[in-house]
Amino acid sequence: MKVGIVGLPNAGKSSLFNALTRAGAEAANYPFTTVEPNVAVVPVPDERLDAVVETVGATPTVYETIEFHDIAGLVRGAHKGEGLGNQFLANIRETDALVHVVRAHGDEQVVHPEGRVDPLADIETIETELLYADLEQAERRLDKVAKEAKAGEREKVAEKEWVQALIAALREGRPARTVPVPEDAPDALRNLHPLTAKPVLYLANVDEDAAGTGPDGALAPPPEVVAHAEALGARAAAVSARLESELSELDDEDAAAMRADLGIAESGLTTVVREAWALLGLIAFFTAGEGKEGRAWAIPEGTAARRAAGRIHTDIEKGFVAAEVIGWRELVDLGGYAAARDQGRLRVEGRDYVMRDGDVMTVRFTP
Ligand SMILES: Nc1nc2c(ncn2[C@@H]2O[C@H](COP(=O)(O)OP(=O)(O)O)[C@@H](O)[C@H]2O)c(=O)[nH]1
Ligand SMILES: [Mg+2]
Repeated sequence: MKVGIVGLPNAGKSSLFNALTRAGAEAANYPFTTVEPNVAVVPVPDERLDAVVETVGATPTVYETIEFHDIAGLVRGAHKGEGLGNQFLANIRETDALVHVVRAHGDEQVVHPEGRVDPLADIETIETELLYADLEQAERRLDKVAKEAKAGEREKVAEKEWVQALIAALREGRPARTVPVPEDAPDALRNLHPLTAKPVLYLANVDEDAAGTGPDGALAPPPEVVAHAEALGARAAAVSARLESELSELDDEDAAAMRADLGIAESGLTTVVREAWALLGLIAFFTAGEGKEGRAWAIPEGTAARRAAGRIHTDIEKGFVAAEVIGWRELVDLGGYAAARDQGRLRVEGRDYVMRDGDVMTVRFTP
């Protein structure tokens, strides 16, 4: 799962990214922290997994992770080759979702590329670039798919019509996510990877002393950013990127004390990771055994048991026989597998069982 961090220069992307990188590097039992200089691999804390691990005596605990990519070079006119021009595109296309960092702090020491602080105008600048980039890509795709559709193959015709509708939408400033993919051409989206089809979280980078403006001492995004997100069915949150970057250099205790001083309840990084997870539309299932690792696995909602087993290992998917499944809460309440089995609560499910969020699964398979 890859999340791209985008935004104008000086919005606070790298400050946030650096904080995320340090958080990832500090997480225990984590085998691959630094993949590339602009990629931070960050564990997703999960209290349900913690409880399961404790109940069954599993060790170590391995959380699911999200890869954050710091994507630089997106400036006004990028689609015409300004900044890094179209280079940034390849980076964004590979991501599953976007965190759009928007400057909303008033620190005059930090230069704004356009000489004023206006979060909504900045959002529009970036989104215009993404729209143009998609438009260019879609026009190229149309040339190709129009030729392919000449033979009258149903899928190609449907894809061509979709690309035409997409182009019309983009020209009107509407993002690709508003143009439904036709049933007859299920691969249409994957063939194009439009940037404006990706789910987005607007992350307002606010002054750290804006604490308490949101619920429970959280930082709140400016109302116009919230309204923009709501209009698009997107999410919005707030963080102080500089504060997070500074806090990530302290040990946990000092960081918590400083947060308490500022009246900020939750770590901004926790907010970002949780929101990113929600953005990806994923659920988690767990595997855990006494003396073995306890682990969370992310799957799309609606995934069947055999498919889910494939996340653990392709051999386990191939040799899948059945799965023993129980909800995490029930397992914890019963005190472990033995009691669950005795009381007939450990269900045996077949390959087509649709996984639920928080299921604990043990797969029986033939190697
Ligand atoms: N006052 C203040 N300055 C910030 C904040 N976040 C970032 N900055 C500063 O803004 C400048 C640009 O930040 P950076 O993360 O490099 O932005 P990027 O270009 O989007 O990667 C740096 O000098 C940061 O220290 C913030 O929340 N408050
Ligand atoms: Mg940067």
